[in-house]
Amino acid sequence: MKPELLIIGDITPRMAAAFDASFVCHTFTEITDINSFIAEKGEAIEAVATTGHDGVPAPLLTGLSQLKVISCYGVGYDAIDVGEAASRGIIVTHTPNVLNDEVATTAVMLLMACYRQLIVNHNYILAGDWVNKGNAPLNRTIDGMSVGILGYGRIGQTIAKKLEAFGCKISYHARSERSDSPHRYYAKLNDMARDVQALIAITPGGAATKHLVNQEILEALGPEGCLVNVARGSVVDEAALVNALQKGTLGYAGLDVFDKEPQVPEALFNMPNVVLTPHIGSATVETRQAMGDLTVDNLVHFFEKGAVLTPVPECQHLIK
Ligand code: 8YV
Repeated sequence: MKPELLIIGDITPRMAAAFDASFVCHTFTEITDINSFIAEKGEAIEAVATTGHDGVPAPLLTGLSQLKVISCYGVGYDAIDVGEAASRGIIVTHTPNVLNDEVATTAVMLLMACYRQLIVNHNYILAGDWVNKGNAPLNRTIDGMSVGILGYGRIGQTIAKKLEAFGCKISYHARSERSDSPHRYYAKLNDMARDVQALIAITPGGAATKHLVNQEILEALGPEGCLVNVARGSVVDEAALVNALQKGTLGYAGLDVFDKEPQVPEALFNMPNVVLTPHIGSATVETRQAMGDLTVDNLVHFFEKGAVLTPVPECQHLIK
């Protein structure tokens, strides 16, 4: 008998086919009535596949009495109540490592797009300005720039490696210093923000990091400074960010994540010093395939072997 799986959020056709082969699949959408779903399937569902944005709605988590494992399609799992899951012995897994390079590349791409004015220059040609006004204005280099990384986990360290190739002077702020890092550690984020030109945020979301990047940090970066956010929208005070860009107290912003996705503040739409992408940090065919395969494999392993491949740290103790 195949175990019953509830799928929440977007998955790829490859994931859907793999899930179908091993599970009896149910799909949860915004229009699914939670109470009737629980009444019908609450005692049958043993596994959930979800994303770090969709999570598992609280009444659903409570109502799925036989739930044993939640597999998150993504490395960030801030929308999943891991405390509640772990206390019930439910193992939560995620997809670390396989997206390190892609998200790091997205961060570098946004940094470059800001300083080299990629969008402005593209539009310069389309508007006929090259023909009518002559050469485009000069822009700023990222080569040799000092960059601070907020969050120095797997992706943060990969960003550092990629920026080393551009001769960037790297520093980082995290909860603790890493003895194996050649880069400068700052115990205080505002000290680092004052010293660097660009700040790249790649720290987990959630209450502990909410609005870590506030007005003070943005102003410390200054009028030539740049904020790149490939972490979570919640890490940045979005109103303070809009204000700093409008006033020119912050020079540039490259943003892949936002507070209320998919809503993006309209004030950011026509700013030449801002580059916006719709949460595509890991969104390539290659990387999403690796993430999707790991999301599926965690569940298949659980039911075949009683183990998972990549549990979140909070559930590590539940692994036999
Ligand atoms: C998601 C992400 O994986 O991995 C993360 O934490 O933010 C995203 O790349 C993606 O939205 C698929 O759920």
